[in-house]
Amino acid sequence: MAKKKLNIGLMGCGFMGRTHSNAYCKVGKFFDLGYEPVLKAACARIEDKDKLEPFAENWGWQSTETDWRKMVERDDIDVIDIVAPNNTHHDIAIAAAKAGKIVLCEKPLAMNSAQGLEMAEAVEAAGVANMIWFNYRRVPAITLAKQLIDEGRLGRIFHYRAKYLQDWTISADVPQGGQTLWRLDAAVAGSGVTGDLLAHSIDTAIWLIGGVDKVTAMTETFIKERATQDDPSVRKPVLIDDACAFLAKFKNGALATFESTRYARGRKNQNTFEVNGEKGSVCFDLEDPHQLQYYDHSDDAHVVGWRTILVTDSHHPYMKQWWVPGCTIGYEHTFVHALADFLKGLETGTFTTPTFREGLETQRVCDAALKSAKTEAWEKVEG
Ligand code: SOE
Repeated sequence: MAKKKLNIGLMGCGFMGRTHSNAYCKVGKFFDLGYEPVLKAACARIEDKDKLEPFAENWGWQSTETDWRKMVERDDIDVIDIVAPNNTHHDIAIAAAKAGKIVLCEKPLAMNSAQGLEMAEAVEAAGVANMIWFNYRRVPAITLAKQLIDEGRLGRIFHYRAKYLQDWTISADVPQGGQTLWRLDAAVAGSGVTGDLLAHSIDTAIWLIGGVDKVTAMTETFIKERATQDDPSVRKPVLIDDACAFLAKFKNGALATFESTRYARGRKNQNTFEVNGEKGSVCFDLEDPHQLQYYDHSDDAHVVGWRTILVTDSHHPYMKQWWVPGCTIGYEHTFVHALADFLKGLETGTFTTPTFREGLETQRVCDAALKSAKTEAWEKVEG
C-alpha cells in the first residue's frame, strides 16, 4: 500500500538534529508504517549557515531555511520538529501550532513551566498532534520495566532512586554559551542539569510510577565564572546549576531520590534508576542499556535473587524490528522508536506520549526543585 508522505521541517542542526535526522532516515526501513517522513527542509540561524548546508547535504534534507518564521509558513511542511536550543522552543512551537503544523520538540519542553503551559495550551487549542522527545522511555529495557510494573509484578511501589551523571564541565577552562556550549548559559538553557539531565529521570519516573506531589532540593554551581565561547576575553558569572539533588514524594505515597551532576569524574552519561515494590524490584543503568535487573520475591526461596534480563529478544519491546536475539542496539535507536510510535499514533488517531502536556508535568517538577533549592523548603509541584 502506498505510504502517506509527511513533510518534515527540522529547526536546528546540532547534536539533536543528527539524532532526529537519523531517525527520519531509518524509521521506515525497520518499522512497517503508513506514513513516510520526507526530509523537506532544515533550518538554522543565518550565523550557522556554514554548518547548516553540509548538515542538510549529509542527511538528505531537500532544502534549507535561515528564518524559522518562513519555515513555519511553508505550505509544503506538515511537521515542525524543534531541535534548537531551549530558549527557541516556546515561540517556534506556538507559531507552528497556530499554523496548523504537527509539533515535535526536544526536551526540556521549555525554559520554565510558564512557557511550557502556553505551549501545551497552544497545541491543544490548535488540535495538532505533538510529542516531546524523551527518548529514554524507548530504551527497550526501560520500556520492559514499564511493562513489568504495569503487569503488577512489583506490586505497591515504595521507592524510586534515580541518578544522571556526567563529567564534561569539570575544567574551569570550558567556556559557556555559543553554538555548542549553550547548555551552560542560563539565558539560553533555562537551567543546568535540572532541565538537561534530571528532566529525563523525572519523565521516566512519572511514566513508570505516577505524578510527583512535592520536592526538596539542593543545587550547586561549582565554577562561578567562565569565559564565553563567542568571545573568550569576556567572562561571565555561571548561572546554571552544575549539580542538583532532590527528595520527592509521589502522589501515590512513594518516596524518591534524584541526583544529577556534570562533575562526576569518570561518568560520561550514566542514567540509572531502581524501583522497589512490595513484590519485586527493577534496576536499570544506561551504561548497560540492553540489560534490566529484576528481583521477584515470589521466586522459590532457594533460587530467589536478582536476575539479569538480556533485553534483545523478539518478545522484548521494539526488538523484533531489529536483528536476531543477542544482537544489541544503541542510543540512536531510541529516537527511531520514539518516531515509530509517533507515526503509529498518527495512523491510529491517538496522540503518542509524552505529549506537551506530559512534558509540562516534568517541567513543573524541575521548577519546583529549582525553587526549593532557593527557598530551602519543601515545594509543592504545581498543577
Ligand atoms: C547533555 O550532555 C546531553 O546531550 C543531553 O542534552 C541529552 O538530553 C542527553 O541524552 C545526553 O546528554
